[in-house]
Parts: sequence; C-alpha cells; structure tokens
Amino acid sequence: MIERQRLRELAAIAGLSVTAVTTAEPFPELWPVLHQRIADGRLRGMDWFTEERALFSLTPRNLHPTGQSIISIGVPYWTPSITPPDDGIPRGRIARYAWGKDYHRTLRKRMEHLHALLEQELGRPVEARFLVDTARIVDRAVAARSGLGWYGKNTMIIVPHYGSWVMLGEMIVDIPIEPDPPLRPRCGRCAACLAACPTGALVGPYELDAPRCISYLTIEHRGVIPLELRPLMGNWVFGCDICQEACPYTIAARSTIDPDFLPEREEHCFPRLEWILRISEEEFRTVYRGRAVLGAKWAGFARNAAIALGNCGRPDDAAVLEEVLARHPHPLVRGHAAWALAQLGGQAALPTLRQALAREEDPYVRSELLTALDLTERHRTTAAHVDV
Ligand code: B12
Repeated sequence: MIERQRLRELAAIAGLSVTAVTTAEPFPELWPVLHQRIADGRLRGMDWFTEERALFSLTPRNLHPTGQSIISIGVPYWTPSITPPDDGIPRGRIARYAWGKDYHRTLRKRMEHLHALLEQELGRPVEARFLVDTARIVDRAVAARSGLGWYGKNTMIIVPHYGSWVMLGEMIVDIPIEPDPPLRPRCGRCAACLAACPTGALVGPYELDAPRCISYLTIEHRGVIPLELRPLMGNWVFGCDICQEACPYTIAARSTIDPDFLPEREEHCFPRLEWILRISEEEFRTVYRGRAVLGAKWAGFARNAAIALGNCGRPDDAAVLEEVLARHPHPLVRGHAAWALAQLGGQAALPTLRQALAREEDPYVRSELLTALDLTERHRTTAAHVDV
C-alpha cells in the first residue's frame, strides 16, 4: 500500500503535477451517455467509436485483468507568454496542446518514470498498464471519478488551478491505493463556452456534436469541409481552443513552463498560411516530426490553411491560392483553394476561377469551382445592385 500523499510526491518527481486515484471498478453509468451520443450521431465520422468499443471501455479490467487502482494523471500546459507576432501576416492557429512534442509520448514517458519510482518505493514489481488517449477507456470519466477534475459544460475536465489546460492519461496498477473522492461540478449557471463556440458544436451543456467541432474538422476529418462551416472556422489550422479560452476557470489558469509543451519555432504555434500552402510533403513531415500536427496529414493541413486564408487573408494573398489552384497535387486542397479565392478575390478572382475551370479535370474540384464562380458572380450582382 502506498499513501496518496507519497504517490503525489513521486508523481511530481516524474513530471506529473496533478494526480488522483480511483479504483479499477467498471464505469456502468457511462453506458447510457456513450450509447446516446453514438445513436444521436454526435460522434459521426469517427468510425472507430463503435458501441462495441464503448462497451469495452466501461471495464478497465478488460485492459488490465489484475488491476486494482487507476492513477489518473494530468499534465498542465498553459504558457501565457507566447503570442502571435504582430506583423500583419495572415497566420494559422494551432491548438496549444499540440505546440510541443507529441503529448502521447511525453505522458507515457513520465508514467514509466513514475512506475519505476513506485517499484523502488514498494520494493517489488508493480504490474502496470499505461494509457493515453488512444486506449479503449474514457480518460475524462476516470479523471472525473478520481477527483482529478470535474466535467465542464464544454465536456472538458476542469482541474483546480489549471482549468482545462491539462492533458490526461492513466496507469492501471495491481496495487490497492485509497481512492480520492470526486469533485462537485462547478459550472453553475455559466454557459460562456456554449456561447463562444463559433460553429454551435456545443449543442447543450456537456454535449458536443463532434462533426461540427473545429477540432474534429481540422484534425480528424479527412474529406471536404461543409461549405456552411468554413466561414466559421476562423484561422484554426489544427484543433481549436475557443471553448476552453471562454471558460472562467481556464482563463484563471496557473501558468506552467513545461519544455515538452513549448513550441520550438513559430510554425509549431502560429504558422504563416502562405507557408503552409507552399511546403512540400517532405518539409511538412520534417517540421512536424514527433508532433501531433502530423496527424492532420499534409493535404488536410493545407486544406485547413486554404480555409483560414479565405477567412482572414488579404486580397494580396490571392496569388498563393492561384498557385495552389494551378499546381497542388491534391484535389481536396485545390477545391478548398477555389472557395478561399472566391472569399478573398472579389471581382478579380473571376478570370482565375474561369481559367481553372477550363483546365480542371477532377469532378470534385470542378464542382467547387462552379460554386466559387457562382458566389463571386452573386457578390458582383449584389454589389451592382447596391451601387445603383
Ligand atoms: C473522441 C475525442 C475527441 C473528439 C470528440 C470530443 C468529445 N467531446 O467527445 C474531438 C475530435 C472533437 C475532440 C476534440 C478535442 N479534444 Co479530444 N478526445 C477524444 C477522446 C479520444 C475520446 C472522448 C470520448 O470518449 N468522448 C465520448 C463522449 C460521449 O463524451 P462527451 O460527449 O464528452 O460526454 C462526456 C461528458 O460530457 C460527460 N457528461 C455527459 N453528460 C453529462 C452531464 C453532467 C451533469 C456531467 C457533470 C457530465 C456529463 O460524460 C460523458 C462521458 O465522459 C479522448 C481520449 C480518451 N480516450 O478518452 C480525447 C480527449 C477528451 N480530448 C482532449 C482534448 C484536449 C481535446 C481538444 C481540447 C483538442 C483541441 N484543442 O483541439 C478538443 C476539445 C473539444 C471538446 N470540447 O471536447 C483531452 C481532454 C483533456 C481534458 N482536460 O478534458 C482528451 C481526454 C485526450 C487526453 N488524453 O488528454 N476529442
């Protein structure tokens, strides 16, 4: 047996500044929520999130049959001092959790360190299973039951002093540890996160419609982004932090300088949109090696940058979109560049869009070009009408 206080001390040595404990007993109360979310299509597009997986995830001992306790761990990552350069250049935004090294590896390494310290302390081997994000367990449910934090209405786990700027993981261990009590949810009447979400993805308290969430669209979604959502996505090119930035508890977060969560260059946090659209796949892989951004894939990242440029670019930025339209090997990127050009180019975009249509063979890109031409022409008619 290890005392919780001693466990916290060891975890802190391993770089895990927040830790709490729950038992390895099942989470039956999760089933109705998971089942309903799947049935309502709230996880549409994530084909791996099946009822079968959800059922499996209710029972931690499916992952570690001799597990007795779950150590829920959190790594805070809020660094207030890094802001985008004030140079007027259109830049994308990358969600903060992805600025540093891939958190899966960071958390796993630290849990392995804690495991070694635990074995040393107890003087015997400890059977442990390390879980971060991808395992068939609901990380946030473990964190909530262990009292590491409480569920916010934005569905995030809010951790005392750190808000939701905390990445989660867990260790299932074969030792009994006194569990911590859960915390009471503290959102009260506040619904700032729901009001802040630009795409209306937070359809109600504690309920996210993933297919509308900018995080899902920019990271997980591989295909065409629905037309009506594009103007709402701002300049996010990987993930989104808006529902966290709106939360009073998260606004009050204690700052942490954790080197593993710090960007090493501006491309890791506020990349120039023009740069994203011009880099080769090889350069993309080199710059984002060992980082979560790689998960968006080169074409997805460029698609996101095209939308962002359409939303916040200047008329001068039409040149890079024209280049993409003429030369990018991925139809997905050319298609979104056509949309972006219509947003930026006004009248001036018409000849470029017509030329592109004359040479384009891909049916999807042609349909985007026709929509873009229609949009631009409609703007012209409206403008002419206003002039009269
Ligand atoms: C799938 C997934 C996504 C999907 C869907 C998100 C979602 N809300 O489910 C997408 C791609 C959209 C996504 C986005 C993000 N994600 Co994500 N994601 C996951 C993943 C893999 C599974 C989540 C899951 O099981 N969802 C199932 C559904 C049913 O859960 P839910 O709708 O949130 O409902 C829960 C609560 O709302 C609560 N609940 C429901 N009703 C009620 C009622 C009351 C009264 C209360 C109190 C609670 C409550 O219970 C439900 C079950 O837990 C986890 C890792 C893991 N293995 O657990 C990471 C995880 C949840 N993601 C994480 C992060 C950081 C993010 C982003 C912030 C990334 C970003 N900056 O772009 C965004 C945040 C968007 C948001 N508001 O959720 C962190 C969250 C850390 C934290 N402090 O909470 C996790 C835990 C990864 C990690 N290891 O740290 N993610």
